[in-house]
Amino acid sequence: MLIRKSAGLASSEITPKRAYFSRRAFMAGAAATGGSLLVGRRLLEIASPAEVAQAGAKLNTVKGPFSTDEKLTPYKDVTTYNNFYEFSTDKDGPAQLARDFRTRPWQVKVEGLVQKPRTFDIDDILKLAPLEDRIYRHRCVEGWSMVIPWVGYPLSTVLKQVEPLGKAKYVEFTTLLDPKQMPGQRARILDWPYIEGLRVDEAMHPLAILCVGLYGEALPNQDGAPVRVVVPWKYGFKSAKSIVKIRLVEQQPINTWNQAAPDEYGFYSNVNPDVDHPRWSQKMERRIDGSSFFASIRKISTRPFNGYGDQVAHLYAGMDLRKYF
Ligand SMILES: Nc1nc2c(c(=O)[nH]1)N[C@H]1C(S)=C(S)[C@@H](COP(=O)(O)O)O[C@H]1N2
Ligand SMILES: [Mo]
Repeated sequence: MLIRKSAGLASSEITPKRAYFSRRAFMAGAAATGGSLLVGRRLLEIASPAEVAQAGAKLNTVKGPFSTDEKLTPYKDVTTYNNFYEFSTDKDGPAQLARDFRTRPWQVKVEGLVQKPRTFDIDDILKLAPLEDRIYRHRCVEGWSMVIPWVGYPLSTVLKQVEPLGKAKYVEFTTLLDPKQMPGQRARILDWPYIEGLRVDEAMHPLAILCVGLYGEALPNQDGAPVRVVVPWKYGFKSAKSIVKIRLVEQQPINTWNQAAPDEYGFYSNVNPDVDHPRWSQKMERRIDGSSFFASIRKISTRPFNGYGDQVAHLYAGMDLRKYF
């Protein structure tokens, strides 16, 4: 059996996720001093951007804004309870079926109504801006939620690079289309490739990030490696995984879930406890945070805009959120 190791990391150095916070604080100190640090008799290497290629590799991060101090969802749940229909519709399927997914080489095209279209290599994406730790709430439209320490930087960073034209009103994100690697794409579960979209002002909001990691490490494949979007005030499906294209457009994109079931999934999909899904209430959520001994399950109230209303409610001033759900 093949034992997979993180790039440049001895297995003895893989930190238990429980030690995440203390290690992060420690690594921040190490990073500030340079590429490596002698601790006792062990030399710890800090990965350079070129080495942070593979899922699970340590990332050099700084503390980012907007983090919640709620209890984190355990790493195990973040990486084994996934929605990633390109691999499987079972929650525990993607972790298995995405194990050998190739995330190198990988390019992201940023194009459309822009002054300077550009194709970014994933390693350029990783180097474009300081990688920030951002602990966000993550609310799935199905009624469960997590608290995930993502790693990334504002989506606006990459959008500004290509200089959007005034005509550009929306941003469209496209996931990789590769049925050879993604078994779910061999069936017509959805109309592949997976497409999502935001209004330009939503995409430019500092809460919206381009995400390359979680728990201080490069994204596990099942969470959308090597790069995904995270928009924490919207239902999870707005946060497209494993993206290869970002397109600035004039018309509102037809997002995959809206196309599949327009009565159930709107374009906006802002988290809203007052607008029920046609088949279930959205008032409560099952928070997966390891609190309950029996099932790691706890019911809490869902908040408007997933608790980010102070930051984003103004984007929707004057809009009827029942109509634009
Ligand atoms: N390409 C793609 N992106 C996707 C999905 C998907 O099936 N395919 N599922 C979405 C849904 S419904 C959710 S809740 C989140 C889940 O992200 P996570 O598994 O990292 O928690 O990814 C979103 N992005
Ligand atoms: Mo979801």
